[in-house]
Amino acid sequence: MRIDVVSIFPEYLAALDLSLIGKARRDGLLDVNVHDLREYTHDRHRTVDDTPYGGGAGMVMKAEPWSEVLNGIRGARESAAPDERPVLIVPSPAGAVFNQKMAHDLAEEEHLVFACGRYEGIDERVVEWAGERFDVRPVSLGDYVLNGGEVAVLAMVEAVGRLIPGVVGNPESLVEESHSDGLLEYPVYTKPSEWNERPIPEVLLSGNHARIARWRRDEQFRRTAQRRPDLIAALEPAALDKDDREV
Ligand code: 6GU
Repeated sequence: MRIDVVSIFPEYLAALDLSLIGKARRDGLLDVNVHDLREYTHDRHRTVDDTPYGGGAGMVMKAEPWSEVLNGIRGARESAAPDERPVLIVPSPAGAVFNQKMAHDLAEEEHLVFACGRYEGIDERVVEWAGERFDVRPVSLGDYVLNGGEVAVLAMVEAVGRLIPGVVGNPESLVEESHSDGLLEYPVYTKPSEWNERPIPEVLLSGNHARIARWRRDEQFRRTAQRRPDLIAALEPAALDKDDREV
């Protein structure tokens, strides 16, 4: 997968050299390219923002540097058929909320481009114009406000990147994790079996795999009902087995 990230703080994206995502890059599974938006300005002050029409607080990112950088990104052609266009993700608290399903969908794409806005956002005409060259998707991490898209991009690239075949060493670890089945993950324990006078749940020492699986599934329901009742309400009846019960 190819990933391009445009930002006025390219140093933020240095974290993509680390850990699993860094290794995936070195292994050739991920081709990540970070672009400094200021290199696409032509004035002495390398201006990327200006005051908003209509007034109001803050600054708005100017259209010109954005169109220059986006025009130079491979595959961004007006002639491209809609399903051959790169996906342009615009991180914004005004976007659709990112989730594991979206991460899976994006992991199927060949080319993702992230446009990190700062200040009050990017001139809306850029987003309209980009719609003729990219499959544009405004995406939010949740209902709170960050100063810019960079931290959101780190989260999204990690969530998407780990779903690309070969990035996570043991693909089984992707099956039993929070949100893979619409529920939160069950609690986990490791040695010693008793720590600070706290034993682990005895079922985990029983060697009875069916009992352990049932206990884990029940714990998933209990935890999800307590912490995320919205996820219980959204469960597909078909996803439940006959022993699943309301907790
Ligand atoms: Cl994706 N961007 C910004 N700037 N703020 C956010 C966000 C994204 N998601 C939640 N808050």
